[in-house]
Amino acid sequence: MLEKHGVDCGTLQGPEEETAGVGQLLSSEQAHPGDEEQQQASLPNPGNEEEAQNGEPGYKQHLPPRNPSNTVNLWRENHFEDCSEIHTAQAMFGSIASGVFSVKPVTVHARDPISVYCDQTTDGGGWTVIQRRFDGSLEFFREIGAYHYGFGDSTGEYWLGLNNIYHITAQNAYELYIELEDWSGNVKFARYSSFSVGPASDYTLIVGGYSGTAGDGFYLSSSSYTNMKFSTRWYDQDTDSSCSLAEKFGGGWWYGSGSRSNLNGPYFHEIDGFNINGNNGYGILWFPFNGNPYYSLKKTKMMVRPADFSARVANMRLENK
Ligand SMILES: [Ca+2]
Repeated sequence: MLEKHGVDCGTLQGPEEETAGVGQLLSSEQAHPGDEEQQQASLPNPGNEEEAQNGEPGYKQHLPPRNPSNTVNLWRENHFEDCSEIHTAQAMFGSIASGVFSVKPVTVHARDPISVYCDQTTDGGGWTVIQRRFDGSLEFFREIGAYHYGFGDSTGEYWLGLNNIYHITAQNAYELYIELEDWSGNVKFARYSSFSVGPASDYTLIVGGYSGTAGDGFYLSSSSYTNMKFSTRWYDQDTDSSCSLAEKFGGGWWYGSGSRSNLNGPYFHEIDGFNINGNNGYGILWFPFNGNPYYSLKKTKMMVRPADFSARVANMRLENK
């Protein structure tokens, strides 16, 4: 059962209602910018924490995938930076397929490969999935250690981990593709031509160049959302000084001074109703999807790909002619 979070703070505001600018961003007491290794070392072990709290192991990105049968072992000795490089290798072998693979960003040690799901079909493929939800089987109301390292399983619902996303998106210029589905089967997408996540301990969201059908849930036009930091329960980096929006909205996300998107929020089945505790924005929210702040979506998928992927594929086709 999902816990209700009746935190009385803030409301879901339209961008036009916002007054806070970048200069008014509040710094978090928990934020200690500095050496990343020190930050990693100081973070709790999500495996231990989650096992203790939920009887469920956390996501250990340094271990082999839990379902080796889904992994192509053929290229185990090679190091692919992300799913776009796996796509290139698959194209050479003439068999392009989505599935779970091991990747190793250039700044990650060879002993710590990351297990990811590769989407090789959406818009030409090459996508490294960083977040996926479709049945509510995985709890997303977790603390910063879990969000740092990641949780879930790349064969099912998961969050890849802020640290992994940071290492992946630091390699090249990346784009972000968010695919969303409501309970009526409507599928929409939001695409951002530039996307990266900064290192611990802020995990700053850098995003730009929206296009798509789902609307811009990051509200690029609003300065209040520029350079948003990531917040979780007990790790408040939002810009609402009155309370923790992560606690209020029940997830870990780049909350600004409110929530226009909350893709890591609590999962509700349609039968639950979506306004379970009266907090608009409490659920899997992408506000511009349908303009209803009480509506919780059915499926989400967030994935990244090098911005030059399409050009790379085109060049490869030319070379092979
Ligand atoms: Ca706050």
